[in-house]
Amino acid sequence: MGLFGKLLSKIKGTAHASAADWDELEVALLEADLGAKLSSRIVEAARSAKAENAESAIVAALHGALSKKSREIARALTGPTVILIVGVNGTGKTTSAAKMAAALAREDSQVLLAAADTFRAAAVDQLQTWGERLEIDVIHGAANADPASVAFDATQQAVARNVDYLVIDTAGRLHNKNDLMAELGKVRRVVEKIAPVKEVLLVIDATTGQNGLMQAKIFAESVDVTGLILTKIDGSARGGIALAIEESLDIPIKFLGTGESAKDFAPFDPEIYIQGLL
Ligand SMILES: Nc1nc2c(ncn2[C@@H]2O[C@H](COP(=O)(O)OP(=O)(O)OP(=O)(O)O)[C@@H](O)[C@H]2O)c(=O)[nH]1
Ligand SMILES: [Mg+2]
Repeated sequence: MGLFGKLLSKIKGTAHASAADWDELEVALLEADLGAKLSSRIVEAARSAKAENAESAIVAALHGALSKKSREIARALTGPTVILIVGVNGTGKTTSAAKMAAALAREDSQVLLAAADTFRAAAVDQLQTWGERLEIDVIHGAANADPASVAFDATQQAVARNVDYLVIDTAGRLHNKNDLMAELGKVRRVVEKIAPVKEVLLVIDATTGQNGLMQAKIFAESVDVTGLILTKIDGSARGGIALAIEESLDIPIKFLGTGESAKDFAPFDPEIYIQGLL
């Protein structure tokens, strides 16, 4: 049963839910990482409705928290659509870049990957391994190359090869390190000398809870984040961070990572997500 299931059946069965029932709902919402503000708003909405309307009041409050922005990938009118993958260390950027490239290739698009995480040789190897497995070319630079130069080369290649998409993996960076955040701006500017960056997708690990909201806030201040990829929601009941981020920052979640293999990646569907919570 989802987050609200037990409580809703209780509320519907009685004329009045007790104070303890409402507390129980609020704790469940907090535990699911919806955050204090949104949790109390949802409880208020449900409390002020009649028992038989509690469910629809909760659904309306959840819908109200979701971003109204498009969840589709924005496409370049001509030339390659460039997608930049960013986020803090270990959130699942490289895996998500590969999964996204695989999903696009499955739709018969021509895709190129770029390994602009040049901090560690292992990062390039990791993406190359994915590329071999998926039969998607990976552009990389020399060891310790400037990530912006790798991104630039890859964009030139993407144009020359006339591919539909270029997905650029970047190094993990702490959102509180200003120089590293500025580097992302440079990567973007350099790429845009050749082709527009249509999407900057911030990868958030769902298991990091409320810290994910802080990461999203600071990344959004440094680069124009156009969407989120929420990873590791498999085996985590804490996907509520999705709503908390959408509610506070109005950045739409575009994809979910649901496991470690290429197919464990799906567009974010708000209806299914809300049904899942219920
Ligand atoms: N269960 C699960 N594991 C995931 C998911 N996405 C990524 N992982 C795992 O998380 C770990 C880190 O993934 P990476 O893709 O290397 O993360 P990263 O953000 O590129 O890491 P850095 O480049 O070191 O910052 C790996 O073991 C992945 O297999 C997911 O959706 N679900
Ligand atoms: Mg990586």
